[in-house]
Amino acid sequence: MKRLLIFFITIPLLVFANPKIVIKHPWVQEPPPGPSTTMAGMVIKNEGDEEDILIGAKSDVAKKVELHKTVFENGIAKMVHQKEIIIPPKGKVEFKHHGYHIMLIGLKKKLKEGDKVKITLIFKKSGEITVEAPVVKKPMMHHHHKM
Ligand SMILES: [Cu+2]
Repeated sequence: MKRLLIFFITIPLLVFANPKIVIKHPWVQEPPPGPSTTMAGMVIKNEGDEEDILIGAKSDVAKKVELHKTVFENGIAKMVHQKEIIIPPKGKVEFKHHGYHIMLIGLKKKLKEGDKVKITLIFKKSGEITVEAPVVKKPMMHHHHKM
């Protein structure tokens, strides 16, 4: 009886911690005429109990996709290339205009409101996750409600 009890108590320790990435509300900003660069946003949630790290992104519609963060230096907004962005366990990171965002550089075709763009996010532990983001004129912000 004693042995059986010990066996059952030991089981939970064998379950490994894992990140669980969920991506919500992806969007791509409709680019203005002219420049062949635009921005994408989304909310990346981690419902797991271990952190994951976003290490890159790609898309067929752009020559290059970069992770950026807008920072203010002497009152001037500057975009800084990010090599990795930590998605904390039981947490989320919002990608939006001011703050972290995804930059689609060198667009291969014109993007218009209503188009759908596939973006693949590359995570250190979870691997590649592809989302389909609608092209919008004005992205919806999700600051004020819980998901
Ligand atoms: Cu940027």
